[in-house]
Amino acid sequence: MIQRREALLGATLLLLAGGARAADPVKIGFLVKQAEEPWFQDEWRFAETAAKEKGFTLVKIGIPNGEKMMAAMDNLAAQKVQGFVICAPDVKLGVAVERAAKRLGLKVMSVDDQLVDGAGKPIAGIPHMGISAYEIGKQVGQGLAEEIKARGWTLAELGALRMAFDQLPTARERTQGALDALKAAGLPLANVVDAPQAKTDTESAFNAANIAFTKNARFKRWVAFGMNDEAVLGAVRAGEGRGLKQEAMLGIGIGGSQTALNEFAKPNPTAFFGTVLISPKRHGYETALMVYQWVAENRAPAALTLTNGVLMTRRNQVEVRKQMGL
Ligand code: FCA
Repeated sequence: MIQRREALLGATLLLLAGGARAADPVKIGFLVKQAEEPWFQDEWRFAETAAKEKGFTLVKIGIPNGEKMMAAMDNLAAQKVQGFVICAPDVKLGVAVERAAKRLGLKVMSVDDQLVDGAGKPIAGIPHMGISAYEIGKQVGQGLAEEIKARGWTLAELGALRMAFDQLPTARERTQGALDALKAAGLPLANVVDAPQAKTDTESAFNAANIAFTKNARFKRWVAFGMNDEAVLGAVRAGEGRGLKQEAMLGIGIGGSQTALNEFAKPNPTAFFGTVLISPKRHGYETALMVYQWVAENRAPAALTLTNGVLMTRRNQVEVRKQMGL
């Protein structure tokens, strides 16, 4: 009898403890590798919308390197955050993220850049939302091929500048898609020039493109593509510095955030012809919501969600953004 009473008491205490935990205010972290980039600003903004709607607190931290990333996860746990979304500064930090999250009792899902293990394989235990990188890259290549045709340029005379950041799988897949579409349209492989970027910002792209132009002065006309709008914008600015303006160069980026909109807003068109608009709303709002539901309702996110994009140019920017709910 006494034993039964003790068991009952224990169960009641457990229930109380469980109940108390469920009543704790929900806090969700959102860690991004490049907080100054408009794409990530937009993701944060849409994550805030989810936070307002559902009544949770969003804790946003920029994590430009591995050290800051490790400190940020400790910081989240100290603030009693229960789960977080992450775009890590290096996808090879996947195992470190998984271990830290487990140790700190935090739920984690990745966004944009899928975390990998030591062998380069995606980490199965971390749900992910990313873009359909190869397909979106193909849209870039097809958009370029169409505009090349519209301008009456011939593929054989063109330099094709691939802004490269190959250590990041999504970046490699994006530029591979673009390249394959251009090849299918008739671009000779010998015309492809790689410009490896040290980082994924505009300045690094600018520097990489300058080197590539210097080494390949034989081309008088260029097309440029890369992993994001910053990559292509860097190439466009480098081209301008060498007199390769809109009449001699054509670039299509990926993103469609403020970086691209600023270019479209200039009175005279630049060589930044277009971008494949992807959805910071889905990536910011939905991932924050997914982690919230995981924490508050014990509903785990789908293992993998891939989002799509739409080609956006100066001409159709208003309609396309509306279509995407932006
Ligand atoms: C990567 C890039 C960002 C953005 C995102 C969807 O994280 O670095 O610029 O393209 O994927």
